[in-house]
Amino acid sequence: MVRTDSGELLAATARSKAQNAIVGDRVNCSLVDPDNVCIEQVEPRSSALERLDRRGRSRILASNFDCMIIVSAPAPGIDRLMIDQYLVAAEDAGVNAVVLINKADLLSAAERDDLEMSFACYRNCGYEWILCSAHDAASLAPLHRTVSECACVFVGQSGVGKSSLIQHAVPEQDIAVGALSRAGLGSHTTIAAYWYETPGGGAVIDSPGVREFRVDHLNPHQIAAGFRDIADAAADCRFSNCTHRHEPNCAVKTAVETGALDATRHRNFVAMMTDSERVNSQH
Ligand SMILES: Nc1nc2c(ncn2[C@@H]2O[C@H](COP(=O)(O)OP(=O)(O)O)[C@@H](O)[C@H]2O)c(=O)[nH]1
Ligand SMILES: [Mg+2]
Ligand SMILES: [Zn+2]
Repeated sequence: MVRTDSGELLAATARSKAQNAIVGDRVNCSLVDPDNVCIEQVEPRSSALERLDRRGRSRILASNFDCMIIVSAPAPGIDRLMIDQYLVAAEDAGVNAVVLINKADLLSAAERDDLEMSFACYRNCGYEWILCSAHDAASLAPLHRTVSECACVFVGQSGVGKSSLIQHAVPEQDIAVGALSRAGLGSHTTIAAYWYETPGGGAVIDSPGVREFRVDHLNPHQIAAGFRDIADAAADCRFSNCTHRHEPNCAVKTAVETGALDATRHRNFVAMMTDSERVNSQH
């Protein structure tokens, strides 16, 4: 679907495979008939969320957003590695990121306190982090502020509540919400990516969750740039090319030992660097 400058939604086809348009793209079209357009050209993207599919081909999932909302939830489970992978992708795309935990209603007070403690590391990196519930409208005020100001792509596993949160941002739309059935044949779940304009002048992009998000297409330098806290601490390492794994006088390892740096962040950093080095050495 293409939205014209006058706000009409029209069905579109692409002139060629090379003109493959992604949700968020700005395109130039020719009119085929009053209800159909042909996409002639995709304008350069200001940002893009890229990943490799199982065959190693690059896939763009969304474009032209200026903020990535990384959603996870106690059900189906909080995956810290996935959060850190998306943060690296956001840094690489040059956009802001928000770390959001949904379904706070499923947490006990003690579990909330634990989460506040372990997620303080994201705030220390300069990211906004939000604990909220799509079932509790009052908890969504910080999210509303963000989505009214910019174009936000919601990412995260299927079932974490992306569509439920987006429904609050665009109440006049009818957003498909629902968990996938075990056979993966959920009848009321997100099957395509959509761009919705929010009443405040921002936008939200809903998309089907990807089961596994990896950043194998990024080189070790790009991965390292996505870990702000580790980059900061690394300034005091003895060796300028320190890998923060086994070197003596490593300021990153010292910071982990003293608790100044989050141990999970460091573990994910090492895992992602190891993967990236392996993939990049094969080329
Ligand atoms: N308990 C609880 N359930 C939620 C919350 N948000 C969404 N859900 C439920 O989680 C399921 C998946 O939601 P959906 O928005 O489709 O997730 P998506 O796959 O990430 O788009 C649905 O059954 C929702 O009703 C929440 O804050 N609390
Ligand atoms: Mg959805
Ligand atoms: Zn080091």
